[in-house]
Formats: sequence, structure tokens, C-alpha cells
Amino acid sequence: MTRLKTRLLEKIQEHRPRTQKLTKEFADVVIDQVNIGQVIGGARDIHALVTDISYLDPQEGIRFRGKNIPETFAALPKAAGGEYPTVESFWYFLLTGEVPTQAEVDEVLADFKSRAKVPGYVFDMLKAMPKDSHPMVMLSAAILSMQKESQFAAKYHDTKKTDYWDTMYEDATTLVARLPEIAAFIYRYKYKNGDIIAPKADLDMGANFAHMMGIAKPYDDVARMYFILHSDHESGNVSAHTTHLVASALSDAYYSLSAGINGLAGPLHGLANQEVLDWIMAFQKQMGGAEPTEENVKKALWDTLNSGHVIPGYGHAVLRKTDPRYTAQMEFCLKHLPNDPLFKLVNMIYKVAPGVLTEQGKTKNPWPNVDAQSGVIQWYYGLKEYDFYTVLFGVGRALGVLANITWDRALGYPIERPKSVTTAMLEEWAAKG
Ligand code: NMX
Ligand code: MLT
Repeated sequence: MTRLKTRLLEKIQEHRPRTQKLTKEFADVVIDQVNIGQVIGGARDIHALVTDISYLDPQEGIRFRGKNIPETFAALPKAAGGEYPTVESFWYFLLTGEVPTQAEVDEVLADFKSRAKVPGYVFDMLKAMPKDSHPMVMLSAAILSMQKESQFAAKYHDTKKTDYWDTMYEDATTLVARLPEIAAFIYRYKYKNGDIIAPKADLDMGANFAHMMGIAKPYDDVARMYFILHSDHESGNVSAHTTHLVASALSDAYYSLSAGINGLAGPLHGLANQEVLDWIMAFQKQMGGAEPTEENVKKALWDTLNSGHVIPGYGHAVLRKTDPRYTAQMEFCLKHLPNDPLFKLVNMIYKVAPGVLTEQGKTKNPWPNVDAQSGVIQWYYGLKEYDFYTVLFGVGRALGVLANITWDRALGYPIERPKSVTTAMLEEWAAKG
């Protein structure tokens, strides 16, 4: 067993009595109440899920295993010659809550390498799909196509419930190890005339991804930063919740992640990063080469709102401040591409959009989220095919949701099945006040 898996088992054994005590002795303790607005309104703010992997404070933003973004970046071992931690060290951290030593990171690296080979049938299937399939369809289909590899499914009938986490962990790790090659294949197959670049055995995930995408340094660091920032956003977001829900039926990691990726592909969720670039391109076209000004940006934002559309990259269901993932990427831009025209335009939108949204008065949060800034960096490094951007989000998000479903099985969480009511029942409650 690797040190990561051994440590994970120890952590699971330490944690189980806490969950057991809560369910046995304190199951009746009320922690929330539900009103009609929440039942009709997307279950907003209902405290109904539990995860220890990340927590989202509405004012402060995300903490991974108790650490905010700067603390996470500072704590974890960096890639050699890089400014950002390796994805491998972050995977260890998400699963165990502990900062790994370099030796532990090296072991994760070796473990990923031993699992990374993507079966040839995945590429055959991707090549058989219509060339104009959306890259998120290709990603989801590629993940699902590997379901026959699932150890969880193969060993299900011979595995005790307390050991489900083990095969879930195996499937989760294999998926994480394979996703970068699948994503890079989709990119190069679709946009670079099928000129595929083979992976290199001696590179960490971020560097290998940059290599397979055919993008020079510091794109290795961009990949590391991007995958870590997009990994987890507690359990209620659509991709995490979907993955968790599907896995609660004891569907394996392949079925569950593919489902989560389908949720990420919605324009109100991960696809918003593509929508942001789409909005910017339409704006620039409308400008016909004229310099953007605060005035014409403001007018374009109002035009979007008045046509009944949302401003992509702004607003959030939980956050009530600028997303620290936006800030982390802005800091990267200030260091590496301060004079980039697209970055300047995004900054101008940041100056104007919160005021416009506040004046419109609908959104509870007029501030930017992770998707408002992420495309600029990709564009700068030559990745201009923006319908691919959500695939990058998906590779990152896999880290969080797969760590979560491993822990779901470790703690024996049951099948998820909330109760529904009818409108007539709500009307009856409403009449009673
Ligand atoms: N532009 C215009 N209207 C907005 C925006 C926005 N960016 N954000 C919220 N609203 C509207 C929203 O559509 C709703 O209108 P209505 O009453 O007509 O239905 C109203 O404001 C109240 O919504 P909120 O309670 O503030 O937001 P909610 O929790 O329902 O939705 C989002 C959250 C993220 C779906 C929403 O803010 C949005 O559509 N943002 C733009 C899309 C986006 O950037 N999504 C990415 C989120 C992050 N991610 O990666 O997943
Ligand atoms: C996410 O990263 O999942 C998004 O910010 C959406 C959310 O948290 O609801």
C-alpha cells in the first residue's frame, strides 16, 4: 500500500467514530429549518450536506482542508522550478488533510504514472464522435467509456460496506491520473488537426499536461494553479452534488464523475468560463476595433441584462464577495501579463459590472466568480478555443469530487433521497402561515 493510502485508512479509522457518535447519539439535533422559498428556490442555503474536504464561507470564500488559497499554495511542496504546488501534493492534501513530504509526493507521482495509460478504445471512441461535438461531451463520454475498468463495480458483490472506500479510492486515483491525457487529446484532436503529443513519464501532472497541450512554460504552473483552484467548492455546487448523489446509489466513480461533468457543462455553472469569452468576443466585434471605455462596457452590460441574459462570470449562489479564486488568478495576471489587452478589458468589466448589477438590483452578489478571470490566462498562452475551457475546469473539479466520494464510501453515507411535496401542500402550509 502507498503511504497515501495507508494514511488515508488511518484517517478514515480516526474519523468514523465521530460520524457514528453523531448519527447514534445526536441524530435528532436540529441544525436548520426549511421554508417555502428554499423548497421552490433551488434548496438555497439549506444545511443538508456534510464534507470535511472544503468549506465555503460567503464572505471569505473557499478553504481547502481548513486552508485558504494563499495558505494552500504556501503550504504544499512546489514542483521543481515552479511557483505552484504539484497537483499530486494537493491530491494527498485533499484526501488526508495533511501536507505531504516530498517523498510522499514522489510516491503519488509514481502511482499516477503506473495508472496513467489511457485505454486505446477511449481514443477510438473519441475519434468516432462527430468532430463538432462539444469538448465537454467528449470528456464526459471518455470518462463513462472507461466504466468497465471499475474495480468498485467489479468487486462490489464481494466487498464489505466498510471496505467500499478502498475500491472507490482505486477508481478515483486511476481517473485522476488519466484525465490530463484525455483532456489534451480532446484539445489536440479537435483543434490541432489530430497532431497528438505523447505524455512524458518524468513530468508531474501540471508539466505533463502543458507538454501534451503543446504550450511552453509557464503553462505548467498555469495548469497546476488552474487544477487546484477549480478542484473543490464544498458539496452543494452542481458538479459536486451530482457526483455525490450518483455515487450514493453505489454507482462507481466513472458513472458518478461523468454525471458531475455533465452538470459542470451548464452555462450557469462551469460553462460560464466559455460564456465570458463569448461575451468579450461579441463586445469586441461590436466595438469594431475601437478602444473599450468604461462607458461602452457599461452600455454592453446593460444591453445584456436588458435582453434578459445574465452577465457571465458574475454572481454566486453562496459567495457574497469577490471570489478569492478570481483574485488568485488576477494576481497571476498582474505578475505575468499585466499589459495584456484582454486582461485590461476584464479589469475594466470588474470596475463597472458590480455597479451595473447593483443598480439592476436583482442579484444577491454583484461580484465576480472564478469564471470571470480564467479564460484571459488561457487566451494569453495561446489556448484561444474557448469552448474547451470548461474541460480544464472539469479536470480540476475531478480532484475534489473524487476525493469526496471516496470519503462518502469510507463514512458509509446512505443513498441520497430527499422528500418532495406538492404545490397544493405548499399552499396549505402557506395558508396556515
Ligand atoms: N447577471 C444577471 N442576473 C443575475 C446574475 C448575473 N450575473 N446573477 C444573478 N442574477 C439574477 C438571477 O438570474 C436572479 O434573477 P431572477 O430573479 O429573474 O431569476 C436574481 O439575480 C437572483 O439570483 P441570485 O440569488 O443572486 O443568484 P442564484 O443563486 O440564483 O444564481 C448564479 C447564482 C451563479 C447561477 C448566478 O449568479 C448567475 O447566473 N451568474 C452568471 C453565470 C455564472 O457566472 N455562473 C458561474 C458560477 C460559478 N461557477 O463556476 O459555477
Ligand atoms: C463552483 O466552483 O462549483 C462554483 O463556484 C459554483 C458553486 O459553488 O455553487
